Amino acid sequence: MGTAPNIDYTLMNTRFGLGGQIVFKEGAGGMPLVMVTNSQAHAQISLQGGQLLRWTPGGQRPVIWLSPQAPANGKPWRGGVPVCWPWFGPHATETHGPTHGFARTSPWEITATARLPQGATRLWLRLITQTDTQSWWPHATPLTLQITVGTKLEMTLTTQNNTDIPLTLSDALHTYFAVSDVRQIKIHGLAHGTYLDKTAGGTRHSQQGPVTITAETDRVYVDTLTDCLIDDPLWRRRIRVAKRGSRTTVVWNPWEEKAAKMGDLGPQGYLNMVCVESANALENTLTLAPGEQHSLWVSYSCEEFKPRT
Ligand code: TA6
Repeated sequence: MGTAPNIDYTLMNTRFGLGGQIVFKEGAGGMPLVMVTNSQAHAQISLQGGQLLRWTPGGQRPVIWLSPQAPANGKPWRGGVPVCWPWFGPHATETHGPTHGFARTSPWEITATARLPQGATRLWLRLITQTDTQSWWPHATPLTLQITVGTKLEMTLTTQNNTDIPLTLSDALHTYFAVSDVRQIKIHGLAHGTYLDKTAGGTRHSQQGPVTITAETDRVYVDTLTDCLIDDPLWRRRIRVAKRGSRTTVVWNPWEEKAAKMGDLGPQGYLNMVCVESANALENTLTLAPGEQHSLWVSYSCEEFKPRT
């Protein structure tokens, strides 16, 4: 894991604090955190990993799930919105390459903050280039993340190819959504889509109806552009997952046995989370021409649950 630069919290609060709307502070294990509070929502971001950890719009339960266990041994936080980049899953050739790339374990910095006219708060983050990741990715490809905290949570992950060769890469916002009981939810928006089932050797299947989760689920839906709706009848809530610049949706829940082996989900944690990830992965991997830029945009919002007939 890359080392975070020494942070002068007083200076950061003066420079980017927007009069107290944004507060920089040291979290558990010395991890730099950014707390965002405005009239619409509350959020928390870790500068280690550029990882949004919490987002709670006014009047709602938390929308993003975060493990009660702080990360150990250089791992990213379990939960929130890990940034997977510039590869998804294991590295294609390097066995020591970290799963899902190095962005989620590298330090990021804030480059700007702003109050938006309707009351939301926007933050701009940039991945700090580390020398120890050069062997896996020696390319000049600045990576930025724009986060808007309001009644909606919007995130834009932008990769810029500053080299003079075409580059192939994957990206994902590996979002953990908080749910009442994963066995009760339905995920709409993927019906008739094709998915690769990672619990069954990557075999291809066609989705029939909404996705329900009653066992380990690890599916990569390819060529999917539509919004997903996570219907949660017990909490009377529907989470809308809208996206642009993403051709892949991943649905993941480790279920009981795998969760127990992972050790950082907390007791019964797997029942209260589901990952619905907006990505460009596997057969939807991106190729960026020299000078080209790609943005992956997501928007999350809550609606009242209405049973479907
Ligand atoms: O996106 C699903 C997935 O790739 C699963 O295969 C699963 O292992 C998960 O991500 C979590 O990966 P992590 O490296 O965070 O343990």
